This record gives sequence, structure tokens and C-alpha cells, in this order.
Amino acid sequence: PAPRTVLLTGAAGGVGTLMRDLLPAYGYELRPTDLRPVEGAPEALTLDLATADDDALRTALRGVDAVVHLAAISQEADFARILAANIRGTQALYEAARAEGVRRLVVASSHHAVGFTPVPGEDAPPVPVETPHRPDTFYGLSKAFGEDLAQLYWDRHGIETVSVRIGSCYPEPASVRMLSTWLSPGDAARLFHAALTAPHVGHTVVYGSSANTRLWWDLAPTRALGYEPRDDSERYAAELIARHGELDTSAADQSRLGGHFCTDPPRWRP
Ligand code: 15L
Repeated sequence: PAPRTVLLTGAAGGVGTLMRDLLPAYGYELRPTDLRPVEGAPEALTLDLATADDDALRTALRGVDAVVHLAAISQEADFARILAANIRGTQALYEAARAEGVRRLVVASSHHAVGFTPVPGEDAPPVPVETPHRPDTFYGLSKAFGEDLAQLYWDRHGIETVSVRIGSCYPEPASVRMLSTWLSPGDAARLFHAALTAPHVGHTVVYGSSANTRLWWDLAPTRALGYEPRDDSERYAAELIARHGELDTSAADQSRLGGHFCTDPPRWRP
């Protein structure tokens, strides 16, 4: 049966806020959680996955049919923070899911797990899901870890996960690079719904983008889940390119899937 009650972690974040609006239309009853208060959702559980004790985590997961796990530091940060929030937090979530008998997670991975992969040339095939991990940051490394963690919990415990390597999920693409990586909010909801309901996913890794004309990676495995994207960033192309110029794939900060994540100096907290 299709999952009904879904724990949504990171409910106060960028994608989480969009999904709180859009997922209920698919019939889900969301249980929002975040380490910050969730605006407009006084019922949301305040929970820091990295530091919560086992009881609090198990209580959060008790009775849910599935989890959409979006909680994370979503950009580069110093390793200690990434380790706590993304790595330890995700492992703690899986452990509580295992203890409570939750059978399916849909987890926000990121294309930054493979961010150092070169942007494919014009006639080259799109980057496949099976391309080796090439994280561009500690952030991307934590997403690569998340994919391995999902595989471990499938192989050892039979807990299913769809790891979604999200491109750039915003109301509109904000740069020329995002013409390739954009995932519209509507398509994100369609994709999470497909990932929650597709039968027998084991551990499946897919890319999460709209049907962009300038797409860099292979959406076939995503479509195989039943995902039918409706958006294409191309309608924003003329304006973005007029403003910023075409992508220069000979530039170090534009030649890889991860774009500027590959070259940005670390913005670590002192
Ligand atoms: C990501 O993984 C980040 O979480 C998000 O903030 C965006 O920057 C996105 O990638 C991107 O590369 O556009």
C-alpha cells in the first residue's frame, strides 16, 4: 500500500518548505521536523537528529510509513559541522527507522556527491547514475556517505531508499548553470511522490531535475520510478544568458557538474 504518514525532516529548510506546501496534495499526512521552529507549523517536532537521544528519535519515527529526509547543512561548511549534521544525523535517523520498522526512505542526496565529474560535451552521453563518486566538498562527501549508508541499510536490514541527487531546487533557476541542474518545486513533489510509491526500489540512486533542455545527467532511472517531469528551465534561458553570458566550460568553476562548489574557498565558521 502507498505510504500515508510521512516524516519530513528539514521541514523548515528550502526544499522542506516547498514540500510542506506541495506533498499533502498527493494524500500524505506529513509529520514535519526540524532543528529550528517550522514557520506555520506549530505542531512540528523540534529535533536535532545529530544530538537527539534514541527515545526522541524513535518517538519521531513511531507509526510513520515512510521518511522524506531533507535535513542537512546544504552547502560547504567545516568538517565537524558536516560530520554532526549530515553524517551522524543521517545515521541516527536510519537507526531509529530500523528500530521502528520503517521500510522506505527518500533521501536528499546531491549532484555534489559527483560534483567533480566534468560537464559532458555537446554530443557526449549524459552522466550516468553509476559514475564514480567525486565529491566536490565535505558537503558532497556527506551525500556520498549517505548513499553508501542507504545501501548498507538495504543490504543488511532490507530498508528501502531512493537517494535523489538533487540538482538545484528553487522556484526558478537563478544562474546559467541552473539551466542544466534545475528541479522545479512541482517536479520535486512529483519525484518524491514517485520515489515514495514505486515498488521494489531496494536502494536506487537517481538524479533529481526537471526535463531541462540543457540537462547534464541521465534522467532515465528517475523516470523508471514513474516520475514524469513537466518543467524545462529553457524558458528562463534567454534572460539568464543575456544577463550572465553562456556557460564557459573551460573555466574551472564551470567545467564540472558541481560548478563553483568545486572552486569556492571554504566558507568555514571561524
Ligand atoms: C546543493 O546541493 C545545495 O544544497 C543547494 O543549496 C544548491 O546550491 C545546489 O546544490 C546547486 O548546486 O545549485
